[in-house]
This record gives sequence, C-alpha cells and structure tokens, in this order.
Amino acid sequence: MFEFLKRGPEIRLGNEKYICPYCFERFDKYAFQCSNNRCKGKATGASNDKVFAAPNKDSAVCPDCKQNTFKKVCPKCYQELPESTLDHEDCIISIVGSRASGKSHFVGVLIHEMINRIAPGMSHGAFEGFADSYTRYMTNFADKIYQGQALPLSQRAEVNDAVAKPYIFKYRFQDPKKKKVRCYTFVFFDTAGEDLRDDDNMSTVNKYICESSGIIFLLDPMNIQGVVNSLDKDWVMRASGGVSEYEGAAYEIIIRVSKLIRNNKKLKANQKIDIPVAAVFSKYDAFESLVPDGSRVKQASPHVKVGKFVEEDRVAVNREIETLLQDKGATAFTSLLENNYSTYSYFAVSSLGLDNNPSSNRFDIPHPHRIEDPLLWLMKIGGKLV
Ligand SMILES: Nc1nc2c(ncn2[C@@H]2O[C@H](COP(=O)(O)OP(=O)(O)OP(=O)(O)O)[C@@H](O)[C@H]2O)c(=O)[nH]1
Ligand SMILES: [Mg+2]
Ligand SMILES: [Zn+2]
Ligand SMILES: [Zn+2]
Repeated sequence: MFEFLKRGPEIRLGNEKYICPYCFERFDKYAFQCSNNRCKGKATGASNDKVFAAPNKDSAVCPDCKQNTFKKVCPKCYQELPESTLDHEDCIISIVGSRASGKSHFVGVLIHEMINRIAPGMSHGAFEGFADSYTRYMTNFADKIYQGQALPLSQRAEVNDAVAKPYIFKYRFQDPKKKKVRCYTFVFFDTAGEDLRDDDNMSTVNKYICESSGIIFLLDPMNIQGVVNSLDKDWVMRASGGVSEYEGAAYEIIIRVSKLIRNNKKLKANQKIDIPVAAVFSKYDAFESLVPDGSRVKQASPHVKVGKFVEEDRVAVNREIETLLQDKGATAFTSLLENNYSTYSYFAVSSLGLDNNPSSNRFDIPHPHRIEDPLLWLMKIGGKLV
C-alpha cells in the first residue's frame, strides 16, 4: 500500500470513501501514475510502476521527470480509476448464474450490442471502453463469438484475468431535457460459475456482488427439470451447450449469494435485500416452443426502437416468465426471490439468437433476442435513463 506523505489543497471526495472497481478496497485518497514513456520513475516517492503519492487534485507533477500527469490510480492495485468512481457514479453489474448458464456469451453479446445498437438507439449515446477494457473485451469475447467460435467455459477468478478483472465501459449521452451530457460508468463482472460453487470460493467474488447496483441472475433452462421434461431432452441438451448442471444448482447459487449479501450488509432475517435483481431465463431460443403464441416475450424488444424504456412491456414479460416458471414447477426459485429481494423482475433472453444455437450445424454471428431488457430495466430503476 502506498504511503501518502504530502498534504495540500485537495479535491473533496465527499464524506464517503470511493470503492476501487478492481480491488474493491475503499479509499479516500487516490495516487498518480506518470504517463511519460521515457520516465524511469525511480525518484524518491515514486514506485517502480511510476506511481506516486500526491494530494487529491486534478493533476500532479511526477517527482522523477517533473512532467505533469492526469492519470489517477488506485493506491493499492495501481489500476487507473475512472472519474465516475471518484464521483460515486459507478454502476456495478454482477452477472451470476450456475456453470454453463450462458453468462460469458451474455456479457460478450451485450457489450457488442450496447456499442453498436443500444446506446446509439436509446439516446444517440456512445458506449466506450475505459483503459484496457475494450482491448480485453475484444480478445476475450468479440474475437471469438463474432468470428463464429463459441466461448470456452470460464476458469476460476484466481487463474483467469478474463474473469478476475471487470470490464469497464462509459455510457455517454445527451440529456435532451437538461441539455447536457450525462456519463455513467458500467463495471461488468462475468463471474465463473465455478467460483460460485461453494462458500470458500465465494470470497473471491463476494466483494463486488455486495457492492453491486444491480445483479443479473442468469437461469439456465436446463436447470429446470419441468422445462427439460417438456422438451426433447437430447435436443435441448445439444441446443444449450451440452453441459448440464445438476438440478438445484441455480437455487443453491441464489441461496449462497443472498446469504453473502445478508451477512455483508448485516441484515436481519426479516429484512429483504435492496439490490435489484433481474432474474433472466437464458437460452430463450432453446425453450421458445413452450411459450404460448401471442406472448409478449416472443416479440422483439421495443425499448431501443422507441428510444425509451417501455415499462408496460417489462410488466408483461415479467408475468409471462413467472407463470412459465411456476407452471414448470420452479416454485422453489420464485419463492427464493420473493422472500429475499425487495425489487426483482423476470426476463428471458437469447444471446445467440433464434435458430442459432450449438445444435444447429452453423453458428452465425449472434443476433440476440431481448438481450437489452435486463440492463435497461436496471438503468431505468437506478435513474440512469432519461
Ligand atoms: N441455445 C443457446 N445456447 C447458449 C446461449 N448462450 C450460451 N449458450 C451455450 O451455453 C454454453 C455455456 O455458455 P457460457 O456463456 O460459456 O456459460 P457461463 O455461464 O459463462 O459458464 P461458466 O463460465 O462455466 O460459469 C455454451 O455452450 C453456449 O454455446 C444462447 O443464447 N442460446
Ligand atoms: Mg463463463
Ligand atoms: Zn484497487
Ligand atoms: Zn515521470
């Protein structure tokens, strides 16, 4: 940890400390990193990473090369900090779900859609990667799924940077009412299902889950026995990737996640968790045949088309999916949500798209169905949409 020796007129961070979106420690001071390529950063007060202590100002002078730098970094992990972190404007989204429930494909396709369709369509906005997030996103996701390759199952955070490090994106858009630009930072965590299997491994992921502004809980249709029984078992197995978790895996994860948040927030048994949860049925394409004709969820998502969040559509889909889960005997899941969370809603998405699953012989570029619904809802209730 870096020692802060110098004092001076500082930028106030408010009473609250900020949370580093990489190591999740709380700090009231940030450090600076020299961005001069030729600087060796060996001067007194600077670390080998050219990180040095300075008062909380907009910029600081490197003690070694005397150049000015604007690069603010975490004093512990030395990762660059987005402005919004210091302003407490971060929106941390945790994606959780059992092994092979489709989390990585969901994140990979959602970010692509945010950049290319959702942000421009909702508000003429732009979705931009922060620091190395875009490059890491391209390497770990886009270069595979947008080249017709399925993603591998994610390794545990301990051994895999793709999981351990969040993907940070800025959403910048014009607020027509206030005639000013608004900017929010999204911090996405693609949890490895394996890290959620037991309480010990959960310690790796517990920090960001507890600090989340929203949780996207992906529910694999393969985990619901009633769903599998209503379909051709072999087909649905192939269609959903061929990895079948044991029955109850989804319930166990939601129980474990809830216990973790309850302990962390010191909640009493009769208090509900106030982090909003989007409970998302993944791989919609694989169970579409179970959805009655005329259902709202069969239609394309309306929000981006009309340029604002259509609450009435969310309500209709929520009702349809809750009914489907209850009809298929997944009441253990629905009552877990009801009893633990004050705000939740059901969704169904297909990241890959209709007729584009691993069972079909071709694997097209993803053309997702309703992938934006959960995130737009979390933004809407968090006051982050106009
Ligand atoms: N039919 C269908 N299959 C999908 C969809 N999304 C993902 N899959 C398949 O589900 C399997 C698992 O997907 P992943 O995204 O790797 O799952 P994960 O939740 O990240 O798994 P872990 O990293 O092990 O926790 C893969 O074989 C995917 O092809 C989808 O929208 N439809
Ligand atoms: Mg994964
Ligand atoms: Zn840090
Ligand atoms: Zn320097």
